[in-house]
Amino acid sequence: MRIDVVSIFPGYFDALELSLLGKAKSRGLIDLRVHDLREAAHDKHRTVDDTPAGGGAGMVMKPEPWGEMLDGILADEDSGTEPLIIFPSPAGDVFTQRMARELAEERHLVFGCGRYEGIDQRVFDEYAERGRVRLVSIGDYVLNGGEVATIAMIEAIGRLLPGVVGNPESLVEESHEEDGLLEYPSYTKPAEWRGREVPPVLLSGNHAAVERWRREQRVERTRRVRPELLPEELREA
Ligand code: JFH
Repeated sequence: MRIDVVSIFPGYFDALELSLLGKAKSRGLIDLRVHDLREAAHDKHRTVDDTPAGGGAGMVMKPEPWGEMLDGILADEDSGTEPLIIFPSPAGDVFTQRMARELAEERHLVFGCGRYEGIDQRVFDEYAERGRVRLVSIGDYVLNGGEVATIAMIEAIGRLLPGVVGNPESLVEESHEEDGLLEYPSYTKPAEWRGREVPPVLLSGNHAAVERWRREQRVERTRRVRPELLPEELREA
């Protein structure tokens, strides 16, 4: 998968070199290219922002640097398939595991990371008219820009790419765990730590009993923490 990222803070994406995603990159599974938006700003101060039309607080990102940068990336398109441009935004569709799975099927993703109060609306309109654009929110809280949201999405998408996760079983397990329940609690050795014991059923060697216990834990935890996720048949008064 090819991933282009446009940002005025390209250094944020150094974090993706670490561990899992770095390995995927060095093995050629992910071709990640990070672009500094300021390189498409040509005045002396490399200005990317201006005051909001109509007045109000804060600044808005100017359209021209975005146009030059995105045109350059789209012109460089070599995969033969049209890229999907994603703009992280508090006003976007909410990013979910389902969306991560869909996006993991794409050949080429472009992430446009806004700052300040966001990007001039005409940038979205221009690229939506020329191709595929999505505004995506990673949750109902306000970040200072799109960078952290983009890192979260790339990490969630990247681990779904064939060959990226070291242990393929963990993903197989996840996919049939897609019943919407929260996960069960995990334990490892030692069997007792600071007077706290690993639940004896997990040491019993009774695989069916372990599976039953984990299922109960998932249902109970979901009922307690996220009752709205409980499937109809598990809901009770
Ligand atoms: C982002 C920011 C919007 C709200 C005009 C009136 C109200 C600050 C670019 C994604 C999620 C983000 C996110 C993504 C991109 C940007 C800061 C945006 C407003 C705007 C204030 C700039 C935030 N899930 N949370 N946050 N910002 N203002």
